[in-house]
Amino acid sequence: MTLALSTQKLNTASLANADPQRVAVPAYDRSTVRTGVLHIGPGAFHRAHQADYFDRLLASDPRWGIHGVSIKSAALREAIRPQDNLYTLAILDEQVRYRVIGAMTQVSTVQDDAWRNTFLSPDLHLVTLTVTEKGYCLGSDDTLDFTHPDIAADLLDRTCPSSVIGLLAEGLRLRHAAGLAPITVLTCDNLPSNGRKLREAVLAFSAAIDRELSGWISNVIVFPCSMVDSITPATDDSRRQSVAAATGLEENWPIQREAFSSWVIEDRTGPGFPDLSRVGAIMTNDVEAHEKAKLRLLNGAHSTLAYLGLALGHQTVSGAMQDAALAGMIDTMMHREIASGLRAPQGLDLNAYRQALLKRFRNPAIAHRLSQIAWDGSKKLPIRLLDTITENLDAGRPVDGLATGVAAWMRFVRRSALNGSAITDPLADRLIRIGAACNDRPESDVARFLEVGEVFAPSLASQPAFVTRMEWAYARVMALESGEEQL
Ligand code: CS2
Repeated sequence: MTLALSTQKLNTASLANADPQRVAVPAYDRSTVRTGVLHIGPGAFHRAHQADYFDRLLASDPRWGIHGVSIKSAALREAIRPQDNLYTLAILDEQVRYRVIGAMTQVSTVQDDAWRNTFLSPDLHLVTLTVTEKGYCLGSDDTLDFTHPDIAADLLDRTCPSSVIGLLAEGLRLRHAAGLAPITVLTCDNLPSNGRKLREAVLAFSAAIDRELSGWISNVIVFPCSMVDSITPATDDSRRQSVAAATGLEENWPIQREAFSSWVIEDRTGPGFPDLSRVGAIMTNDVEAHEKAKLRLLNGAHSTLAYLGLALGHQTVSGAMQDAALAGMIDTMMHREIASGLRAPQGLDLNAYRQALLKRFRNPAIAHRLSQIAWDGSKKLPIRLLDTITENLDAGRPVDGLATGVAAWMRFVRRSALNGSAITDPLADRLIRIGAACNDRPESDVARFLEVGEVFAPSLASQPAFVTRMEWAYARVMALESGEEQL
């Protein structure tokens, strides 16, 4: 695609000339914005979701600019610094809409001291995080894994933290030592009871370095749970070009997401918490029911679609949903195996929610790659599928679809090992070794995978009913892969 001749580089100066018919620009004076939020992990999801809520809040309250801190990479800082920390959000619906988001006041990495200064600022009221499931460094019992190399390194030296837990403990220590007001720490990752798990991890870490600090954190810092939702496919070159062509503003790292977006926050927040309900966030005392419904229905279906879709030769979620047999199987699984065991939070009709999810998965405007969702299976499967399987087996509910999703993950690992393709997963090396040692016999292959205690709790892996179902499902996925059977 060739770019329109009138394209300019996105920055504060070019923003003034932007055509409002083509792109919406911040509805506030950025020079008056203060930094009230420190966000750890300012990846695509944060910029598509939370930053959009703060951008809309800034239209009436200048206190909520965001300082984004990356722990592992300087790529975002390098990309958006020349753009004065502006970027474009493409909202993918029947018609694509574009907005320039101005909420990021600063992007830095842990290597420089900027995050310390923000922790020490009286303007700071909120620390948020999107660091993915593996970023919490939790063991299979959901408590802090003290043997994790990043945690071990941070216990010795927090000059430049390697882990989000070390960074939070150090930031809170600075704040406590300076006698500043408490803040809220809000996790926005796809983990059940995410706030409680984060709190326990930060307390365990801080108790190991300074008991007085952990006492202070325990008494005054709140860690609400939250549920976040918006489908955010990774940006590719074609999106970069189409954004520039549509808006007239050329830029390094635009973000895209579906039009739907939701943020449900536990209404147990600290002093000075922003009024996010003004921009559509839901404050509730029952966030865990929302989390559970979303993680099991949306993310459980997503992971099943990813591994099974790849086995059947599909590339994207909407492509896989065009396969009527696969879409039908996902619907049945969501209805009979997942929703049947859920308690609906007030205001959520589980049937309508399931229908809406299927429609979102079908959205033809979104090319959400199955390979993106397939990342980090060892961390995602326990939360998305295995917890439901455990409960269903106890309650006598069916598990065939769920077991097929888990078996499709095993086969994904096996095929990757055979093809020599890398997988993205904290257990990648071990999984690929397991995949290479498989011999395509359901009994022995399943047994090898079930030994991975980080994924399969021993109490589940030792249940004969589970093992038999997994062997059946593994054989089923092999037959689907080879075309011997149809869904
Ligand atoms: C997806 C999620 O990549 C994945 O694993 O299931 O990122 C999903 O798109 C979001 O949770 C939707 O809110």
